[in-house]
Amino acid sequence: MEDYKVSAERDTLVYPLTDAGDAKLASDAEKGYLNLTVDNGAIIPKGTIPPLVKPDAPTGGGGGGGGGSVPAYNWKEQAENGTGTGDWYHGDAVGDGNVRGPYGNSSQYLEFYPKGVPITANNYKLEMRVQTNYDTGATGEVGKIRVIINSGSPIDIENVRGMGGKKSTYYLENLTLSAGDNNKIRFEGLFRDYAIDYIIVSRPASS
Ligand SMILES: [Ca+2]
Repeated sequence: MEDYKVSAERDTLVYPLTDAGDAKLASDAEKGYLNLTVDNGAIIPKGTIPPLVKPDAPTGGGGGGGGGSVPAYNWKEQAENGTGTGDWYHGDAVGDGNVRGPYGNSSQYLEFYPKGVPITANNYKLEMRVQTNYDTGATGEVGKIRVIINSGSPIDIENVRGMGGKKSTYYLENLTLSAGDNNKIRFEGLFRDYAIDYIIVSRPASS
């Protein structure tokens, strides 16, 4: 067992700045409920139990060859522009705030095809803004989001909380995408309904 330092974004509604909040944050981090950044820059994505041995520092963009720099990538798409099932929850409005759903079982899905992915690499980040009506309150009910990248193994985001219908943002990091327009990001329902507002796929510039 090796000690190492990690950091995480802290939602002070979930983890208040109290001893109890500190303890819950530490506990959830150990259980893999949070995106963690190791002090050497390595990322431990949500859904992964932090390993006993400190992860290696990232080696850079990966996948690229030769010289030249790869520009930052940032692709945002609204749910209404995805392909799949789901009705509108908010009438004819489009854009931020308007969500599409529900996604509560595997026959309910929404797919996105990011445009102009600049380079094949394993450090793409997926941000997704979702809404559920489930909460951890009196019922203890929480949702789950299933994400499938290029028909790979499903990545399940656990412990999705709606706080009574508020939208929340979740992240997946260190995703592998190929250069071009042929990647597929598929959302499926898994366990309790959720709806999608938008997604953002991004990657920092690299040399
Ligand atoms: Ca939207």
